[in-house]
Order: sequence, then structure tokens, then C-alpha cells
Amino acid sequence: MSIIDTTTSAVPPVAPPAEAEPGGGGRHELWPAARAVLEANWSGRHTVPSRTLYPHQWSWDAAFIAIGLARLAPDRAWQDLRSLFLAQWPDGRVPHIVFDPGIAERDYFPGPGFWQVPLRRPGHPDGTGIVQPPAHALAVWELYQRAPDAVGLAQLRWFYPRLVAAQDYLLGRRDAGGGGLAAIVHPWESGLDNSPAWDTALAAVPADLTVLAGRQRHDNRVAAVAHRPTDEDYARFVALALAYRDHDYADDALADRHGFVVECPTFNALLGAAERALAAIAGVVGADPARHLARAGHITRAIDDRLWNPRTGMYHARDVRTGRLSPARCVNGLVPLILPDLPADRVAALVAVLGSDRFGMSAAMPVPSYDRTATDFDPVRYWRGPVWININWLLWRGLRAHGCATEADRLRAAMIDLVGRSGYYEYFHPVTGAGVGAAAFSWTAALLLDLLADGD
Ligand code: 2M8
Repeated sequence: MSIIDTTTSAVPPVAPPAEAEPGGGGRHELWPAARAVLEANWSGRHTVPSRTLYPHQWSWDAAFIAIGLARLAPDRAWQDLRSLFLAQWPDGRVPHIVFDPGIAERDYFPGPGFWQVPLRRPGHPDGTGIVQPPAHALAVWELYQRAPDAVGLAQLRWFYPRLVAAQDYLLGRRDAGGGGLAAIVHPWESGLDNSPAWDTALAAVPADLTVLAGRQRHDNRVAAVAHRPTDEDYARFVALALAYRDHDYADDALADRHGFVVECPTFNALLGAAERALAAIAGVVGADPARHLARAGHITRAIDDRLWNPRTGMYHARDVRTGRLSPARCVNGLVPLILPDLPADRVAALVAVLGSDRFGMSAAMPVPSYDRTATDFDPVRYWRGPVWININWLLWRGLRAHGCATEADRLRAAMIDLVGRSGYYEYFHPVTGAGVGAAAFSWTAALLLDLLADGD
């Protein structure tokens, strides 16, 4: 694809994160520990989410990490994001993982040997063939706003065509439902891997444990089994990835032949937010913002037309194969709050659900990933109940965008308090607040820096 410059990055060497400027969030006691997490997780080219559980680079993690690094070390933030985009495919897709060639295959499953991505280009890192939520345009625009100088402008110029190509891929080849939204073809693409939001769509995918024979999960060796997806989940995850891989990662006729084709409210809300960020970036680099604003408007309307459930007062994932909405009330159905053009009655409904017993935003705890009152709410199993900081950060931004300052301030305080009590964990028990999953987790540290700096 001609708009993608395949030469390697010309980013200058990057200094380690410095102390925050006086008057910034650096005065807070949590600041140095967050900086230490990000420093320890820096590989030399990118930041890994966790040294133990996720030793490569992940796509939407990179966006959240860059937003935090922008508060510490903008050069490193730019380099981190650029390292991800060096693995962008010619069709525009950005891999959900970019593999570090220095990490052994056994140290993460499924690694590069499993994905067998065909488009290897000399001098470029290998990635997977699936994507993750498109949070990168948002991150690029945040980075530029923190330092709108000549370096920032050069970075905007480098990123703009790549971000446009990523959006074109999602809005073109992934519009499997034909309604103007991007469909995901694997739960891993949502970032909310084992969320109850996928249960009904996944029920049609056989949980055939024999696909795991001869394959070794790495996650269960370094994290508690009760905190991770089950083997049945992994059997479905592996089967879906193999099916997509064995069709050469093609996106034609997905709804007819692929086992999981779903429109996720959070994925598409970030898709719309990306078009808004691209409109702002276009205005700086001399491109046309109007196209992006028009697309952003279409996406908001499509989310509302296709994913709203008037009975629950929130958004739900839609199974493109059956046309049905998932019955589960999951936090991914609240994240469209980040869209500034969401109709006022929808905003009011989402804020009411956030404050209800189901999500309990009125408590001192941030928002859980699933309805607390659901019979299958699980406080430790990954995306089926625990509190995640990246999702809460998005909700915080959304509340602010809609003038809900009191709720936003309370949510920010709850996140800072939780991490202050428990540490920079991957996720948190939604009742006790105990840290769960990987310790020293990068996006928790990065987004805490952003929250801390924002308050000063
Ligand atoms: C988790 O997902 C990976 C697969 O992509 C895994 O479980 O191995 C999710 O929490 C995802 O949202 C996140 O990007 C990734 C790395 O932090 O871990």
C-alpha cells in the first residue's frame, strides 16, 4: 500500500523517563512507583504490558501506555507507538500483538509460530493477524497536545496516513454486518477476552479441548488458574484463531463462514473517537477534517441504531451472524459515553446504569467489568467481574465529555485510591480491591500517571 512508508523509523534515541516537572503529578507518592513500572517494562523498543504474563507488545496497551508516557517521556511515547505501527499490514490492519524476536516461543502462547503471518517483511517485526480496539489515534492526538512542537508535528505527519489506513481497514473490510460498524472476528480483538458479552455468540463455537493437545498455555503457569479464562474458553479462542488463519486472514463473507462475528460497543466507540481525533490531526497536518467528522457522526448513529437496548438502558454486543444482541450487561456497553455526540437521553441512561447497583459507581470502588448482580458475576476471573483501569479511564473521560464533573471526579479518586491501596495490578477484586493478575502492569501505571497529572 503506497501510503505506508515501509522504511524503518527515524526516531532519535530515547532518554529514560525523567522526573515530572515541579507542579505536575510528580509530587504524588504514587508517581515514582508508576515511573518504575514503566521503566522496568521498557524493552528497548517498546513497553511490554507485563514481564511475566505478556512479554511482547500489545496494540491497545501501547495506546494507553503512550498516554501515560506522554506525561513522563514524550520521545519514548512516540517511539513506543511507532514500534507498533512498523508491524502494520499492507491492508492497514494493526496486529494485536507485535512479537519481540528475543522472546522464546514457549514464553507466550500463542506466539509467532502459531499465527504464521504470511506478510513478513525483512527488517520488520512479526505480529498476529487479528486486531484490537483502535485507541491509537486518540493516543497520538493526546501526545501531540502535550507537546505541540516541531517534533510533534513530524510525528503527526508520520502517523496520519497509517491511522487512516487502519480505520479504512476496519470500516471497510470489517463491516461484515453492512451497517457501518466494524465487526470483531475473535474475542481477543475486543481486549475483553472472556467477557460475558461473548457468551451467546461463542456458544455456537465448539469447546473442543483436543485443539489444545500438543499446545501449552503459558498464562496458567504464571498466573492463578482461577483468575484466567478457562480451558474451554481457550479451546474456542484457539479454534477461532486457527479458522481465521487458515483462511489466510481474509475478511470476505465473514458472516457466512466464520464462527464469531460480533459488533462490540467499546471497539466501535473507540473507532468513532478515532475519527474525531483524526479530524483534529487532519486540521494540523493540512488534510481534510470533514471526512473524519462525517465518519464519526455515522459511527455514533450506527452504534445507537444497532447496539442500543431500550430495556436495559445500555449498549450490547451484536452477533452479526444471528442479528441478536447479547443479553449480558457488560461494561463494554457503557464505554460509548466517550462519544461527545451521543444523544443526551442515552448519556443520562448510561450514567444511571453506572450509578446503579449493577455497576456501583457511587461506591468508593471504580466500575467492575460486569453487572455485580448477575448470577455468574465472578470477582476474580479476568473480564467477568474485576475492575480494570483502562476501561475506567475511558469512562472517566466520557463522564467529563458530557459535563458529569462530580461523577468523573469521584471515579478518578476511586481509581487513585484503589491503586494506592493495592498497587499497579492488571485488574482488581471489585469488592475487596485486592490486586489480581499480573503485578507491575503497564497500562495501570501509565493511566495513573495521566490521572495524577490531570488533577494538579
Ligand atoms: C489480555 O489479552 C491477551 C490476549 O490478547 C491474553 O490474555 O493473553 C487482555 O486483557 C487484553 O485486553 C490485553 O491487551 C492483553 C495484554 O495486556 O492481555
